Amino acid sequence: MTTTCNPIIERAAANGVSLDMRGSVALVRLCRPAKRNALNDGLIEALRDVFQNLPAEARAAVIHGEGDHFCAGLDLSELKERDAGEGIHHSRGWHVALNAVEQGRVPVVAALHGAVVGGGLELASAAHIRVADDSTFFALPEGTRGIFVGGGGSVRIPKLIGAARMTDMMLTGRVYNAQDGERVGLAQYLVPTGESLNKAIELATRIATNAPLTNFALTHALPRIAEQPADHGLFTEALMASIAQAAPEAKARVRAFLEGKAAKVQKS
Ligand code: 1HE
Repeated sequence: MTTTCNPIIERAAANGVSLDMRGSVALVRLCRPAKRNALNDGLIEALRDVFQNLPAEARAAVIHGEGDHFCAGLDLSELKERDAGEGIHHSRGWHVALNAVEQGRVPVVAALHGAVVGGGLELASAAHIRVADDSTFFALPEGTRGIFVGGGGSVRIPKLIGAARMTDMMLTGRVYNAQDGERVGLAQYLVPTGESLNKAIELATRIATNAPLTNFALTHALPRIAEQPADHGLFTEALMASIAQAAPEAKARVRAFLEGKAAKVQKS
């Protein structure tokens, strides 16, 4: 495992977000366990800076939390003095940071455990794959705190579970355990307690071996195509497909298969 000595990354570490490289996988860690990784302004800026400045060798990333919980959401101690105008800028700052996760250079896998609540679930939903362990629980306590989501949750979470389930979580304070969370789509993988980081690293290591243009197509083109009217989507798909298949790496991979040198798809 290697660490980097970029001053932006060092400042992020001082604000509670560390970065370590494990081969071509960037391990990004929320390091504020005493406050259950609650996201204060410094931490949100640090997340933005880390994802905007991943080392060139990074081809996939994992985000995880130190301590017993992934993330307790917004740091509520910073909420009390903010007026409406400041609230808008605060929310927009979260949008920039979580867009840096979702629309950055590499696919991101979130390793979840313990509380994944409020802004913590908003952060998890900005990742491309979520791995929960059996200790994980999901909630949106904003409703009971008298506030609303502000970190992109109203855009991203309904895409995972539908607006009806999100409405229920916020109106009633419903908490999903790990099994039910995986069932409804809050996580794509469920592993035993303590195993989510290992599983996320395993997935990210595999993702890192994909052709970079394929990963780009999946993280940047697919979400846009899915939102386009069908005719526009099909057109964008054709453009993206032709760009991806024209890359020398794609041609080399297809040739390797045709020459019997690449792995077949195996029944799972
Ligand atoms: C915090 C926060 C926080 C913990 N802001 N300080 N999020 C919430 O409403 C969730 C609030 N947190 C909790 O429900 C619980 O803390 C947990 C279930 C996550 C963890 O429980 P536990 O028993 O392990 O820890 P704890 O004893 O509650 O908390 C330990 C310390 O962390 C304690 O501080 P201490 O100084 O007394 O030790 C807590 O005050 C502190 N702490 N969570 C500030 N969230 C962009 S908009 C997003 C809007 C939202 O995210 S709203 C949802 C906010």
